[in-house]
Amino acid sequence: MTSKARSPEIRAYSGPAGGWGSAKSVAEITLKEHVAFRGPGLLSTQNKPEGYMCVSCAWAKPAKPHPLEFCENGAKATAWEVTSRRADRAFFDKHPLHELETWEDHDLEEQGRLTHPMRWDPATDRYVPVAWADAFEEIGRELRGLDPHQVDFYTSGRASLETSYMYQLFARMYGSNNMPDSSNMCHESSSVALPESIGASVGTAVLSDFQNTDCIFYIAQNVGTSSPRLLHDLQDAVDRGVKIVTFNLLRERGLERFVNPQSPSQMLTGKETKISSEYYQVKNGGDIAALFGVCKALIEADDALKGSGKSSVAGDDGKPKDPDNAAMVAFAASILAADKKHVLDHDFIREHTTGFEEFAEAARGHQWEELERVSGLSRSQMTQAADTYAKSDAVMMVYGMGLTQQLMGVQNVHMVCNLALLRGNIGKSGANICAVRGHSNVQGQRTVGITEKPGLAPLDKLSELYGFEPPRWTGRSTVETCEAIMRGQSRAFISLGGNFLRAVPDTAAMEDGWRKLHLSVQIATKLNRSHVVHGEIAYLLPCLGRIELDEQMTGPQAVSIESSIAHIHGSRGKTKPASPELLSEPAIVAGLAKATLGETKVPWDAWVGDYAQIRDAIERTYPETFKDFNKRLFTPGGFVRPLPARERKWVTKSGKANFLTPEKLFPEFSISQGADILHLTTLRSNDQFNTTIYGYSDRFRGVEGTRKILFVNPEDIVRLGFEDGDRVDVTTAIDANNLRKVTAFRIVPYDIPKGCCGAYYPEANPLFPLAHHDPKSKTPSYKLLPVRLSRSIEISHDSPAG
Ligand SMILES: Nc1nc2c(c(=O)[nH]1)N[C@H]1C(S)=C(S)[C@@H](COP(=O)(O)OP(=O)(O)OC[C@H]3O[C@@H](n4cnc5c(=O)[nH]c(N)nc54)[C@H](O)[C@@H]3O)O[C@H]1N2
Ligand SMILES: Nc1nc2c(c(=O)[nH]1)N[C@H]1C(S)=C(S)[C@@H](COP(=O)(O)OP(=O)(O)OC[C@H]3O[C@@H](n4cnc5c(=O)[nH]c(N)nc54)[C@H](O)[C@@H]3O)O[C@H]1N2
Ligand SMILES: [Mo]
Repeated sequence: MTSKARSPEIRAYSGPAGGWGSAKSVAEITLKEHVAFRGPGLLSTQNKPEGYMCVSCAWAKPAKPHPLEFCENGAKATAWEVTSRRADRAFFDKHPLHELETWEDHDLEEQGRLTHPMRWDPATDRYVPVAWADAFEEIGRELRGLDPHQVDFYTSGRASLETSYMYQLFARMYGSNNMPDSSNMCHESSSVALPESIGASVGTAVLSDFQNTDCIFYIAQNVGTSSPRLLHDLQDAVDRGVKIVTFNLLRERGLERFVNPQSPSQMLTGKETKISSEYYQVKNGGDIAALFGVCKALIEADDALKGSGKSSVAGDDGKPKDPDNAAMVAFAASILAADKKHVLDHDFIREHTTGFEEFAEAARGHQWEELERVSGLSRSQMTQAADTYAKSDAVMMVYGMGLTQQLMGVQNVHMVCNLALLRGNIGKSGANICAVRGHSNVQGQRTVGITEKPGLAPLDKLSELYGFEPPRWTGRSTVETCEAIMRGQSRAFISLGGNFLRAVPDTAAMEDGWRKLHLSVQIATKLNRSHVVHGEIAYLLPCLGRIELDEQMTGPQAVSIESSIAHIHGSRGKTKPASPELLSEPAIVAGLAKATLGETKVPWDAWVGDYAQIRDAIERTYPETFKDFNKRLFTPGGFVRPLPARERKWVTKSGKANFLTPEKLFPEFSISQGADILHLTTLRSNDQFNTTIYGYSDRFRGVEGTRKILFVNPEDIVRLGFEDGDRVDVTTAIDANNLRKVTAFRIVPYDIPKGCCGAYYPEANPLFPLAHHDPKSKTPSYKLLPVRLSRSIEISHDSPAG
């Protein structure tokens, strides 16, 4: 089956983010999914107290929401979930799995919502209906027959706090800490780096910081596509005169200009807001060098001021003695004139930090030529960014995947903290670190115990509450689970949402391993490749989505989620469930737990009958964070999770915030660098949510009707002997023992720094070796991979895949 896509078209897009393009895109998907958002209906309750919390990104839900607090991509995610399309019995009767294996990601999910529990039938190679009780019974029996070390419990970041809490409890009572999650591929570098730097497990920013800031450093995050509602906060900030200093590999439209599609006057007049006041196109992997440049400019200005005093600038002849130093003194003087206090906040550094001298020495030691070469920015650009930074009282650091999904992801995040610490930009209003999270509850899942690291879960408390001995060994994170699957050491994979097989690196080897699983159990809303490729025994268990009415014994239930800024919100589903045979996620987890564990102290049934009781249990487990959980569930704007770093209490080993100096500027690869090597980054289009491909349009980047493309700098295209539109095979340039390759990608000339290239995720995932990850956080380096191009011999049909 091939998609009914428009014929491919590449053409520059001149519109802003938002605007009429956004309105049109929402209209298109609602038509395609056969849903109507009429009048003040469903969408008007999105992200509002007593409404449902959007199933797309994790951006904050303000206490005083806009009349319509949703964006183009939130509307798409809603349409995708409440679609009237169904992957029902007739569908699975018709299509054996070996046929579905040839389908595109888009076409699998496009079939619509799953309607009934199913088991794979080897005789016909089809998923066939099964009773819920029988499914639970067999899965429980199989799990009991396995060693808990052989079982992995994956979580994608959408499941609620209630479900996630039950799920981790189930895994631990069963005896396993193997809890890989989507966060391992996402913000894990933050989860490792932020505690080391500032003693916080998540970003410290709150929404009001955007209202009180003077300047935002916006690094490696694609706001227009990935978290469009955050554009409202940026737009308001820009209207107040706030400077936005952007570091990004690409010139992303949402970071350039925006027309708020929900402002009638802006829509009618076409009035655009220019978002970034400074835009620095850094090479991928070049952020440590770029930020070192910014820090170096400030540290040397501070040195010059202290060392020379203003009087020693000129020699007897009236000319500067040391022109470079003189320039630094002048720079420092201009900062002092604006700031009135200091270049670096030495009081803060003395009182609150360790490691400054070592860091400053490293910054002084890096030569500008080296910083320029690695970052792709000029010295004057880095100095300009330093100038803007130092002339602002309160500066926020906002960042995303371009920093975390890197071989040096942890050190990237350290570097962001270092820059913030130089001028005390943590723990004060209008400043702070904002790690923009991905999935709508990915941050919250960690808060309630989804983690492979036993030290991060309240094991003693769980033991006390539920009378069992939780496993104390370190479980597998995503990369380790992949290794175990490839080696045949993982025998069963339970998946709470997600599309593991498509999201992880090394697609081909993973698919081989996946087929050898003894048991694969997928709790899901829509069909994807992780279901179609499967283990010897395979179950597909369909669940309610968050937007749907969840009716249990005590009536309609609410669930809860935590946003990127650590605010916790209740959410109530509204729409009629996609099928009467669906169970809620808590009900499915309880069914699996009871069948696997037998009698326990956990009142699984009572919890499923009344989710308020699960929240009480969460509160008993985490009394501080979840104080009065049920009472505060629908607090407008959410209730805030306490974070000591926000109050400048540093929960680190040193008791202070730590300057942590990256050991080098750029990772070393196990290949000699050749002139023919490009550094690949992977990207999301404006028409996808992770592996969910809504369609084949990336409006902002001017790509229509195809996803198998490679964005390359026009000069590199010529230098490497290709032309616009050529088809190339892309091979991984590290690991000579394994030639990873994707074929027939179409070259698109693009405004991307020389030496870099970009392709869409998940199409490019076969190229990424599993071992190519940050050694500390184990986050795959999806934003930096050396590759080579060669002319493709494959004949390409202009299908969406080609
Ligand atoms: N519509 C939509 N929304 C989403 C998602 C989606 O797929 N679609 N996914 C959700 C999830 S799970 C997540 S984690 C977030 C992801 O949201 P983002 O954090 O925005 O991640 P990406 O979309 O991968 O984009 C990364 C950005 O970094 C830039 N970049 C790449 N490499 C580098 C580099 O080395 N340095 C710098 N400075 N920039 C670089 C890219 O040009 C791009 O603008 O979005 C969430 N929201
Ligand atoms: N090359 C490359 N790879 C990447 C990335 C990248 O930037 N580049 N990004 C990484 C990142 S940041 C992430 S977060 C991961 C994402 O990895 P995952 O979270 O595993 O993948 P998703 O695509 O979000 O999962 C989509 C599936 O979730 C299921 N689903 C949707 N809603 C629900 C629900 O309410 N309940 C349940 N039970 N199931 C539901 C549907 O069946 C759908 O097919 O991918 C990572 N992989
Ligand atoms: Mo993510």
